[in-house]
Amino acid sequence: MSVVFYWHPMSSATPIACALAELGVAHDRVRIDIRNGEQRTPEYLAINPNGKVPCLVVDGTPIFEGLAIHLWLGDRFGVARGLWPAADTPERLQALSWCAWAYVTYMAVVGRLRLATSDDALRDPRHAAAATAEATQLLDVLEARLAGRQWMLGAEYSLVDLVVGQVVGYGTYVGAGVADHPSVAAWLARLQQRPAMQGEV
Ligand SMILES: N[C@@H](CCC(=O)N[C@@H](CS)C(=O)NCC(=O)O)C(=O)O
Repeated sequence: MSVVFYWHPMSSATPIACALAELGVAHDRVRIDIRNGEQRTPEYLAINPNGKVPCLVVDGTPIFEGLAIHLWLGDRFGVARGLWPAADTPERLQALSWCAWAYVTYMAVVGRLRLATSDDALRDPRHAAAATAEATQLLDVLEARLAGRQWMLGAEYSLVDLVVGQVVGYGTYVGAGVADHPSVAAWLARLQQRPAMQGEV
């Protein structure tokens, strides 16, 4: 199988780089310089019409959107490597739910917080306070999930930890801190120790 990874360092492509490393998926990399507009060339738009990274091309067919890529990687490589639950298990249902929770629900709040605390005209302390309150509520949900569990699915680390942890970790950079959520904070610290999380990606 041929896998080509279109990426830019320290971007939405970073969680995919970590997942590829964690799973040991052989692939080629093409760096798309999103600061110089390479994501909007006709050649790249033919691969990802959204003009964004990350994107994979698998045997000639593109797959874009980070969440979709993670779910495909889990299914295609993670099950065999013991890092993603098998189909038709209760854990698979939980894995899908928590990955969507992170990329859809939590990321939306983090995105609002980022805009409301930015330096431009969208800066708005009232929106920032509302987004912070929403993020806190969601972190309460995650805290309850992780209380008494080492990892998201139980005793064993899985790709779910990588996926949820990358989004929650990004949230901390835009102001959604986890200091008041001790189980989340301890889990994030454990996650940072994984070899795949090291290095500049
Ligand atoms: N929802 C998309 C977001 C991708 C995204 O926003 N990528 C940014 C980098 S962090 C990008 O390529 N930006 C280039 C641009 O918007 O021109 C995903 O998860 O794949």
